[in-house]
Amino acid sequence: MSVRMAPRLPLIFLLMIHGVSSADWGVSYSPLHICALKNSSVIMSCTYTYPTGYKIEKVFWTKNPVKGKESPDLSEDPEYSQRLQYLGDTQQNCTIRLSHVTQKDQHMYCFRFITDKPVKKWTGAPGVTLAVTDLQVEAPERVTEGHNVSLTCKSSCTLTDRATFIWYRNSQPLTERRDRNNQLLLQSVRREDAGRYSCALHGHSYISPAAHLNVTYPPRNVSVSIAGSGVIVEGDSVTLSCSSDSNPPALNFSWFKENQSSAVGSGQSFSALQSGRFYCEAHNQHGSQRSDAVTVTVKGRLVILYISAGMVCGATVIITILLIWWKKKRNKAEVNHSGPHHDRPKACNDELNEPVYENEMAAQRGPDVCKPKLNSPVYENIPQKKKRM
Ligand SMILES: *[C@@H]1O[C@H](CO)[C@@H](O)[C@H](O)[C@H]1NC(C)=O
Ligand SMILES: *[C@@H]1O[C@H](CO)[C@@H](O)[C@H](O)[C@H]1NC(C)=O
Ligand SMILES: *[C@@H]1O[C@H](CO)[C@@H](O)[C@H](O)[C@H]1NC(C)=O
Ligand SMILES: *[C@@H]1O[C@H](CO)[C@@H](O)[C@H](O)[C@H]1NC(C)=O
Ligand SMILES: *[C@@H]1O[C@H](CO)[C@@H](O)[C@H](O)[C@H]1NC(C)=O
Ligand SMILES: *[C@@H]1O[C@H](CO)[C@@H](O)[C@H](O)[C@H]1NC(C)=O
Ligand SMILES: CC(=O)N[C@H]1CO[C@H](CO)[C@@H](O)[C@@H]1O
Repeated sequence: MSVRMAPRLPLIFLLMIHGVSSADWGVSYSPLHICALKNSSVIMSCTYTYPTGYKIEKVFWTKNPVKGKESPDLSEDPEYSQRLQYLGDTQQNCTIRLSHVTQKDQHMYCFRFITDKPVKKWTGAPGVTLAVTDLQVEAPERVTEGHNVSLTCKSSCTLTDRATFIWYRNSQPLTERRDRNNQLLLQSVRREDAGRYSCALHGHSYISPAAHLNVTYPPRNVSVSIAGSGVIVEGDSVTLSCSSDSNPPALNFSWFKENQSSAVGSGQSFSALQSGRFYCEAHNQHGSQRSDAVTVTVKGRLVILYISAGMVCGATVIITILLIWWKKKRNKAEVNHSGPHHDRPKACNDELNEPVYENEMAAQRGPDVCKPKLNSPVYENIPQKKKRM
């Protein structure tokens, strides 16, 4: 190895000597390629040399120089004049700063200098190639709760300025430091992780457009609402509706009667016709969840009819009893006041054991027994009664 290397050393030495000696006119840039973030400031570092004895007349920067064509001074270009700042000097430093760069600034920039005595023009070409990038968040459109997801802050070129990335969710900076280079790793995603994500570079004003992260999850806290009390009359129905929280929204609902394996219905609402405990199950592509059961009670119409009929009968009986009691009372009063009546129908009385009391009963039981005989004597009796009263 050493034997083979040895003869090369003088050659390298000679080349270096040659380089120095021919570098009397020259411009060097570092770096040659710059990838800058939109709206940032770019520093193009530059040094230049020229043989001793020359006096610098003018130094300036130009873009995309064309051989044989006069290169314009960028500081006189209205597109640049406000944004360009010469940081160098008139000896060897030709550094400049270009601020608020945009994609329109993507060109090759070269330093040019003019000497007098004798007049010489020199352009340092090739110059600095400037690329300007924005940032884009690359994220899956949706992620299922509990999964891991990684978001990437993308630039179109590798940024020269290796600043750290910062992330925002719904415009709020994320305090959790879960970033790795230009990636944000979200482990075991929660529903709260859904939102608009954007990224930026620390110390830079530019913020990327936001990307929406959609977190999907199976139905939750599923519940059934019931129209009214849940007590209905046979033949009627009651509507039950199922509601759930899920993403994407549940569109598939199944209805079950408790302790019955097969579904009794489908759809977001269900008409219950029978007594029982009903629950719903909401589905989306990520899973399903069942609700608590609600009770539906059906009261038969016949039962209600019986109750109504019973009430009518009861009322009839009571009224009848009251009537009898009232009549009895009235007759009793009559007997007490008028004493025994000899004019009273003998035929009827004779047939009965106890004349007056039983007379009423007889009248109740079978008016046909006494009626024909009552005709004249009773009517005669009434005026008497009235006179007395
Ligand atoms: C050139 O000037 C800039 C700004 O003053 C300075 O930052 C840089 O170090 C200088 N470069 C050299 C090679 O002196
Ligand atoms: C998420 O990432 C963690 C850590 O890398 C790992 O332990 C876990 O298994 C991952 N979960 C899934 C669902 O991939
Ligand atoms: C560009 O940067 C300046 C500060 O350097 C800032 O005030 C301005 O809002 C930025 N513009 C955009 C579009 O980001
Ligand atoms: C999330 O994605 C689902 C489709 O998978 C869509 O139905 C739902 O509307 C989206 N949610 C949001 C908040 O964008
Ligand atoms: C609703 O979900 C059940 C159970 O997962 C499934 O069998 C049925 O096919 C689904 N119906 C529709 C219309 O998606
Ligand atoms: C359903 O079954 C459970 C036990 O398996 C029992 O406790 C409950 O009372 C039953 N419900 C109905 C409405 O039959
Ligand atoms: C069991 C459970 O978490 N139920 C919830 C379902 O959702 C409603 C409304 O959001 C809540 O009030 C319940 O507590």
